[in-house]
Amino acid sequence: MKDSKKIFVLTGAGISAESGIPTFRGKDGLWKNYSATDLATPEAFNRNPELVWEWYRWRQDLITRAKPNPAHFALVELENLSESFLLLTQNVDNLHQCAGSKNVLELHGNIFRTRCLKCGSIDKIDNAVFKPLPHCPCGGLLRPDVVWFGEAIPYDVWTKALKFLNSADVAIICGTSGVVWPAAAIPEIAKNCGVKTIEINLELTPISPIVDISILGPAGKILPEIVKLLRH
Ligand code: BJW
Ligand code: ZN
Repeated sequence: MKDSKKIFVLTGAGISAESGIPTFRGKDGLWKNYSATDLATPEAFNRNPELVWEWYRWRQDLITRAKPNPAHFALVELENLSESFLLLTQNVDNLHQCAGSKNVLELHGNIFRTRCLKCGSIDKIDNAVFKPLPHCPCGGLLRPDVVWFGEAIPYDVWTKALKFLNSADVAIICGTSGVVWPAAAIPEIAKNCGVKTIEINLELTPISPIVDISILGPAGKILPEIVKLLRH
């Protein structure tokens, strides 16, 4: 990493776990006995928009009160230390931007925005009136501006990320279970481009056999340690 000029980082829910935000899978991913991954679908929203909005409002509230943790701040420092840096996050919680990261791309949208199902306009969540469902001035139902299963990820984000990754020196993959595509393809794409890959996670994942190094431990401890070593 000391010789790396161009650093790519992919983050997932695990990086925000130490800020008190539940991850998606495992026991953490349960809300009122619903599995988080079953709620993050267009089908769930069509079937029961009240339920899905209730879950998002609960998460928005939790996230609004959460603060970035040492892992988020370490990535800010890593960006400042590197010549070229890109952070691709699957998280919708804004915590990287809150911490001060500058070059951030959101792959799965942002929980603080709404999108109109009728006219497609995007707005801040603060402008939405829940009575109980929020509507656009055009009359259309508003949904969270996030990417659910089966939906296309933002094309411009994906192409920008791959363009950067293609000529990066190192890719850090932190706090993701590596089961959701296309983010799960990043380690393999990186390897094919000759980029060194480092995974940071509490446990081994399906991407562990692909990466060059797997570091097991909490992101809030490992990332600051890496940055500390790089500073000296
Ligand atoms: C720590 C820690 C600590 C804890 N320190 N670590 C190819 C093959 C198979 C399936 C597919 C495929 N292509 C597409 C699919 C379908 C689908 C998919 O991948 N399904 C799989 C589950 C099988 N993918 C899609 O549908 C995607 N769309 C797509 O591909 O479109 C194609 C298309 C093209 C053209 C037209 C139409 C379609 C979209 C995926 C969208 C995912 N959306 C969600 C919700 C976002 C909104 C919201 O937040 O509400 O994104 S689901 C959820 O999973 C969320 C996350 O970003 C994402 C990934 O989860 P993540 O971040 O990895 O979290 P966890 O909980 O899984 O893991 C946490 C990890 O942290 C664990 O490993 C812990 O150990 C670790 N950890 N504490 C370090 N302190
Ligand atoms: Zn509208």
